[in-house]
Amino acid sequence: MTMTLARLDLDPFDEAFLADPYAHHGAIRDAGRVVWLDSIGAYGMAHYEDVRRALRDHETYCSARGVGLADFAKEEPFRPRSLLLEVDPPLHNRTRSMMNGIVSLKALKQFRPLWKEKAESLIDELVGRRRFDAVSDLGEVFPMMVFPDTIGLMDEGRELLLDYAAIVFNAFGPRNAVFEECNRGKEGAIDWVAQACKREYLKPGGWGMQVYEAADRGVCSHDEAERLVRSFLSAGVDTTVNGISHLVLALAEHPDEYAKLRANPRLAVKAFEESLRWDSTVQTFFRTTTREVEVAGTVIPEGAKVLLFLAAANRDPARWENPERFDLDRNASGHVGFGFGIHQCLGQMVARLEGELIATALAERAAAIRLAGPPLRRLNNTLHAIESLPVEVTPA
Ligand code: OVP
Repeated sequence: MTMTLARLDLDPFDEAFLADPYAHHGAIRDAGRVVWLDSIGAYGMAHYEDVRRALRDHETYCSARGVGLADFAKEEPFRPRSLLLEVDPPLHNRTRSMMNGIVSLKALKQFRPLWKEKAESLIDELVGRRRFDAVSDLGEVFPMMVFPDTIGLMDEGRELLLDYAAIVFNAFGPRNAVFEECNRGKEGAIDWVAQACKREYLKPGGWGMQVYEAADRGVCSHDEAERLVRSFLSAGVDTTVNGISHLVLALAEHPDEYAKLRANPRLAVKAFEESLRWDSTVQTFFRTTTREVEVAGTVIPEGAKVLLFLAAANRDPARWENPERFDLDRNASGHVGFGFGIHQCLGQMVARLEGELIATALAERAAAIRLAGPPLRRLNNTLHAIESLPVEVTPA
């Protein structure tokens, strides 16, 4: 049985959509299991089961033709392809297992005491102020206190990491005004990252140098090592910056849930996980079909771009009860905020540790937290990002 394919007019990269994607997800899900997005010339899926199935089936839905709108089989990539994100097996197996050896539970265990101290002193200071901006004073600050040192990055120019990540995540979408404006005058960030990834600029002992040491052992080439260090810098900052900002937004907008966290700070891990389901930093990624595939009666041809709405899947009412509610009693595991399948987030343990430490430190120090003004969005073609989030806290 073949069904007529739902054609949707909405542009998932226009400014109204990017400013409030959750207002539009229902229309995509209701239109069908698979939709054709005329605005970008791609298919889309926004149901939890379909998104998961596509992510799991990396043979049909490949990454090597890019996980953005651009098809690398037809266009030059925006930058040399990522050896993790934009490759398929067997190359992916090799780079991923090598990186898994560096981003390990053992490594993170060793960082925990220092990161905990840093989270606590930062939150001490912010709670003392009573009013602060959860983005510029917290979300953008804490990852920068821990992550660049973990990589062993050179000190000068680190602030350019945020500009760079915004460019990279915008580049997965179309060349719209959001992309162009973000890039304007930012060549410096791209040049800085290119330099910071080189061996001679990395400090000994960090994850960056460990990638080169793996290359010394013959696991990959030294050119590949440089590109793998770039993956750390691309994916490790803006994601956790916005993850922490959304965690605070979730807690500020749901005082009952914050009270639960206060009563039991061990809920910090759950709070961060649920905040990622509730508002997923990485909203979408594309895949490209390697063959004709049928989904719920719709035939998708070979070589089609398919936009997977991760954030919509995370609020699919067929999977989640009261999906709009940030709820600490919910089991959020199974959310696809970190993706799913062979490409599932390499840095998820880093993100979880950062989120847990901030949630714990807040719960121990602030009796209440509330918005002190409207949150301001920062538009990005891939990330749900916040520019500013004024909050007020009552010291415990
Ligand atoms: C969210 C990601 C995002 C951007 C860049 C890369 C990975 C990379 O591997 O360079 S995963």
